[in-house]
Amino acid sequence: MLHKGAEPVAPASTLVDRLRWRAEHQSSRRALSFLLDGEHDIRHLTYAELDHTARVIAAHLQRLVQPGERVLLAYPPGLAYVTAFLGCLYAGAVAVPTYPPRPNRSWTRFEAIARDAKPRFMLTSSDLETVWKQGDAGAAQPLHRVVTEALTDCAADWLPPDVNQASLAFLQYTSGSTGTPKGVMISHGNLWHNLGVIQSRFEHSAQSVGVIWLPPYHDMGLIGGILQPLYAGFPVVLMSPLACIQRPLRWLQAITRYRATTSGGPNFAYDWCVERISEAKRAGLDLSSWDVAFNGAEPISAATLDRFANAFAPFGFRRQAFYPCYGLAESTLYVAGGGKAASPVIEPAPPARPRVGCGQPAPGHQLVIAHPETRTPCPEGEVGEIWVRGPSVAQGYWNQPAETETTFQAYLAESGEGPFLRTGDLGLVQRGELFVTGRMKELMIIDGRNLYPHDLEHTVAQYHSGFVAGGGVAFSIDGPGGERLVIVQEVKREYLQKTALPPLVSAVRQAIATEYEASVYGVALVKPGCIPKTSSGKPQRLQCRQAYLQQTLDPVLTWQAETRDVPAN
Ligand code: 1ZZ
Repeated sequence: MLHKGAEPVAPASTLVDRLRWRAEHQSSRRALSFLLDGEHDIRHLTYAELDHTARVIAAHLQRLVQPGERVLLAYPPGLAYVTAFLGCLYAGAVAVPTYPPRPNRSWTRFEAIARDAKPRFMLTSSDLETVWKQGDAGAAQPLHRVVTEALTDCAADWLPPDVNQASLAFLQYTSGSTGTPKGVMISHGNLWHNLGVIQSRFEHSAQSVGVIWLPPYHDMGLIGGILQPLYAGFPVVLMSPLACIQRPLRWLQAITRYRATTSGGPNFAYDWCVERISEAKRAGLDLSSWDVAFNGAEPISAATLDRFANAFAPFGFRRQAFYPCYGLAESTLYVAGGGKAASPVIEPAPPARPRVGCGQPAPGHQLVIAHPETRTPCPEGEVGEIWVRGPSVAQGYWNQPAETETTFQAYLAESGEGPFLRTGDLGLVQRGELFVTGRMKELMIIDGRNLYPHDLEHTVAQYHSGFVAGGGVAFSIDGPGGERLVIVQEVKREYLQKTALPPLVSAVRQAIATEYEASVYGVALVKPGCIPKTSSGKPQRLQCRQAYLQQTLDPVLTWQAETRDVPAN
């Protein structure tokens, strides 16, 4: 699996073995760095330090939990989070990363994950003390908190865990809505295979350098941004997503300063750089070291690639560095992408926008475009559901046998070939190149966040007493810069006066910004009873979306963002 030029490392078959090997043979090499302020204040960890802290945490855990038991992780982005994650793996426990609850924000998702994974212990940091004081983290079930900075050094007590490729490494909670999250079960083997695939496709070597601002709790930030550098043995400089969102210039400055070769994010991040880094501020950037600018996790826009390449070519950015790729947590992370040196493949698709190719399936994996109803393979060039099979496909959803069977055990109708993972994404393959064209599942991806319509509808309805409960619909449309969010909401009769309506538009936008850190592109307020519903009273999102686009909704007030809004934090 290793490509030419990769350093020779001892054969190992889990990340724990690999890190132990590095701690022994490359002890003083820099493993991870974290930019505390996103700019200059930096902390580093060598492989020896990383391994030592992981053993301290693991030795403590080994006294507390059984092998294979789930352990919740609640940390702000930073090195302590990474050592806690690795501590779980070193202990033979199953790590459960979460977005930590934040002061004065809803705990729904955190609590739902805790309820679903049923951990007895949570590893956390003293940084979150005020949060734990506010809420009752143990409300769902008894959950003991272990603050990892405070642990005494008992690294010598650590016992190598009895894990192999079949053992679970962690649960990735991404799919499913806030109220009913689904934990994708990632085994050590899944992780190992996917990390190998990424290394070979990105041609990572000890000479590579990463700069990563992606959320470390999500597959792309965790596996791509943190575990891939550790696996392949190259340094990475991390910063918090907030540091980048507040000032995208920090991202490109870090690439310049650390001579990064690998960096990237969802499509929207490239747009942000063009929109929010003025020409004056671009002076001094040098992006010439950047040779894998990966773009994945949401639909990729050819216009974004053009804009970014044009804006930053004078600062050393090379268009062929763009690396469009496709993946999902259910297949660990990476499913398809091109060769490192290949330029992005862009095909016209009138009247739709040009399509950007996501390369070829990962080595050792099979990709089929299947007709979602007949379950037969689609002919070349025809759109169908993307099905995947191979060693990166996860073990299923934690504790959800029915959902696991539907999603992870699909078989082709005539040949009986399988089991395949049904991705819920639509796409086509043309001359071996995968194009992702749409989605069957309800998921929306706004500002890089995976959002489910009914969560947003619920949040908005609760946010203001002027909204009709159950009378709102969230959907996405193809807007400037890609997928944009629209909310149509019924307003109670007593609020239907001119002066009462504008604050309601603000309430919708604020509800979404506060709870999801995503921006709203369009709001339409309508009278009670205007939202089309099914006979059982469920809002019909598709119909509502169509009425919105055809302007047949008859709203009492509409609002549309002039440009791309920056989500409030
Ligand atoms: P998640 C060193 N989607 O988003 C760094 N890609 O997982 C290596 N839609 O489960 C980085 N076009 O949250 C390698 N191209 O959401 C990164 O997102 C490889 O609807 C990309 O089902 C990994 C992305 C992982 C991720 C998955 C859903 C998918 C799909 C959508 C992802 C897409 C894309 C269109 C793309």
